[in-house]
Amino acid sequence: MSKTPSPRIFSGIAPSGVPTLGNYLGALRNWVQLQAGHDCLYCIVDQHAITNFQDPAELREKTRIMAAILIACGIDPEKNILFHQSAVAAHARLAWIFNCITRVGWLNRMTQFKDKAGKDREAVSSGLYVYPNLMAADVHAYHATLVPVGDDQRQHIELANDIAEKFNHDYGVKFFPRIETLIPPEAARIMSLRDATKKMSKSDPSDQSRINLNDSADTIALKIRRAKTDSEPLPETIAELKDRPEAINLLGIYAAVTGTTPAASLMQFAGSGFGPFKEKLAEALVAHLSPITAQAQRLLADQSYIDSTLQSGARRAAAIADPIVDEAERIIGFLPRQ
Ligand code: AQP
Repeated sequence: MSKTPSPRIFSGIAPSGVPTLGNYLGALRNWVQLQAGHDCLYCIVDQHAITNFQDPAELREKTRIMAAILIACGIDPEKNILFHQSAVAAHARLAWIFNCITRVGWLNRMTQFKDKAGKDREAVSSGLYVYPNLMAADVHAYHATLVPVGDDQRQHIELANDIAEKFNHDYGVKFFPRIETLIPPEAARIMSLRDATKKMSKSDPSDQSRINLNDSADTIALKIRRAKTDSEPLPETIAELKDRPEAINLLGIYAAVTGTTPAASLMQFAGSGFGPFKEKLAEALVAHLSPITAQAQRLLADQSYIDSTLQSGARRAAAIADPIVDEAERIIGFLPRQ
């Protein structure tokens, strides 16, 4: 009897900076776990990164750092497909089709665009505005149906489903499948260390707002010591933390890296001020992250290994995406490419 193939997984991360603790706890850790039992495509989305200007030399460097950190976190580039987005033309080809499917009103509802564009909406790139269409293309180019992401991406995945539905409806086909998100329940959204109402972001202008996956132990300790908190002691129950977003964020991080729950962590520190808690948090973070940092540094010493790993991943990715996007183009009436 033939086995039903397991759903294909796709996820991406932008090389717009060094990955943060937010990327790690919200996405990368989950990516590593999903390798067992699934076909996974993990993509360094450099085309998404240029929605904001990137210095070319820095972009190359950040792409390689990203690849090294992903492998150091435990992504196996032999078992999975690890590649950079710009090397597989199918993404851009399908994104253009989706630009012509998506309604402007749908994009206007995207909260991430509003957050990222801020008050200066007229001055941001049009790429930033249509970014969700490229993201939809990233997934649909592989007929992937499971997307592990952080909670901040939920709305974009809903949009990707609306796009697929409209494509299927407009052309009378059942071509693009529905996508399901896989959002880790704990630590789904890690917030900035300077302002717990904003998510931790690798491109936040303040380096103090985040833990980078290549920060040294001293830097991590310093950033945690300086993390914004209030002056109240920690209470006994989560309910009592209601209006204390900084405390909730730091406890969530502690629980995630020590493998407990925020409630259990709170019991450990109830009645104490932030000083002793922050010390333990920094220790737990360093213990968790330093093996990753050290391995990434070793990998980065061999640039040709990083480049050839990504190029080989891109060839394997194109072998899946090209026929799917060829068929999408045939459906909409384009003549064959060859
Ligand atoms: N703060 C976060 N908490 C939990 N998950 C997060 N992710 C990002 N920030 C957090 C998840 O990381 C994955 C990769 O994200 P991305 O690089 O594609 O884009 P992003 O969400 O825009 O991440 P950043 O760090 O905020 O990048 P910049 O600064 O370039 O915009 C996604 O699955 C995301 O959910």
